Amino acid sequence: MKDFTLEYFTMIEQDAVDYAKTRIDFFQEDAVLTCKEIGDGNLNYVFKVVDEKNNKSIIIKQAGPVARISDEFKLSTDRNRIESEILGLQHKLAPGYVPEVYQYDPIMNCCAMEDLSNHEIMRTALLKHEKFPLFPDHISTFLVNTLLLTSDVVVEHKEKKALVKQFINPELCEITEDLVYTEPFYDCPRNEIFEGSMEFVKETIWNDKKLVLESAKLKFEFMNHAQSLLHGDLHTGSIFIKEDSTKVIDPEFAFYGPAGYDIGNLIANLIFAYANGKFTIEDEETRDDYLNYLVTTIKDVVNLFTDKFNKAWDEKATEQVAGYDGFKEYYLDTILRDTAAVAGLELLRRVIGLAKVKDLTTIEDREARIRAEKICLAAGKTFILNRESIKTGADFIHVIQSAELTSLKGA
Ligand code: SR1
Ligand code: MG
Repeated sequence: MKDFTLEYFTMIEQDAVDYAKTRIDFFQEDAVLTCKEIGDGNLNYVFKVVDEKNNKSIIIKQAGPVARISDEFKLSTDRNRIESEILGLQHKLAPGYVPEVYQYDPIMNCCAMEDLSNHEIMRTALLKHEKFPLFPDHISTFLVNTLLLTSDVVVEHKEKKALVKQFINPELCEITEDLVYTEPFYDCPRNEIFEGSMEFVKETIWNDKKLVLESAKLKFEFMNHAQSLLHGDLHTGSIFIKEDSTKVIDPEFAFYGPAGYDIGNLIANLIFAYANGKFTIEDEETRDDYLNYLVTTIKDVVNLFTDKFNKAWDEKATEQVAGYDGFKEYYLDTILRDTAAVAGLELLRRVIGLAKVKDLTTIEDREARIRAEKICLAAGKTFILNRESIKTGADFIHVIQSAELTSLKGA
């Protein structure tokens, strides 16, 4: 058996079994352990260790020195500390909405956490056209509690600055700065564009100087607005879900940034599910029903966030100026503006950039994929350019509907 106490190495399945036996106080003496590496994300290794005898299981998540998606990305393994610590904090702020972390190991850069195998990854479930009516209520509580309750509106300012320091995350932020805010806006060699979408990208994104300028402004806002402790990568692959439960996972991109980042990211990923459903569900009635469900979900996420944010502000704000007439409205307005902008950025970058989403890449019919990508690009562009006037759930839906019309026209 290897020694886990001396120096870091990347584990294989047998190591994870040995690690679980010797370093984690979770399984019984008579446990019969098996392990499978189940990670399907872009960065880390995820080992599911099961005690077949006593029917208990645990997840061990380890950060490797490079990203799985490409070893071009050399990443600090400290991201596992960030993930463990923020999950602990989110567990207090939004109980029930994140997995429980049992322990963090700074030598092996891994943490042991609750196994959520009775849930499904939300992206996978949406691609199977499953519905989760409680999701908007769950996720809006998670968003308000993690975003407002980590901001200067509520947290004592020196304490908040200590949190900013604790969650400085330069390498993972650099990935976002590059992949979300920079590379999609020019002909970057690292982009991966579906050949059928290339003309539309050139003409409507790269050749639009105003849009490119807005992306630069947004990039600097992302880098310089330490507003709330973000999840930082809140797409539907970072959510485990079942009918009555929502668990947000994978917060390794966490840092203090603009609150709208998480909300916009999520909304864009619900739109990817919409684009997928529109072009893959053959039966018209089933398709309309599912698209209607997604539209309602998007609307409800935005509107419930707004309602709960207003209520939480009234109940929990400690900052003196929070009570000034009009300040809450101004503050929420800027979050919704940033939400729209980030929804736009995420829509563009998953079509143009390196990191793709299955919602689009699994659309087999070439013409259908082009249409789906055009909807995302057209909506993305509108979200960015018109971000100041997109405020309600209905406004978000209106952008999607207009983009559907644009997608019918040529490049
Ligand atoms: C190199 S990492 C690529 C993407 O995967 C993560 O989930 C983030 O979304 C990142 O942008
Ligand atoms: Mg992830």
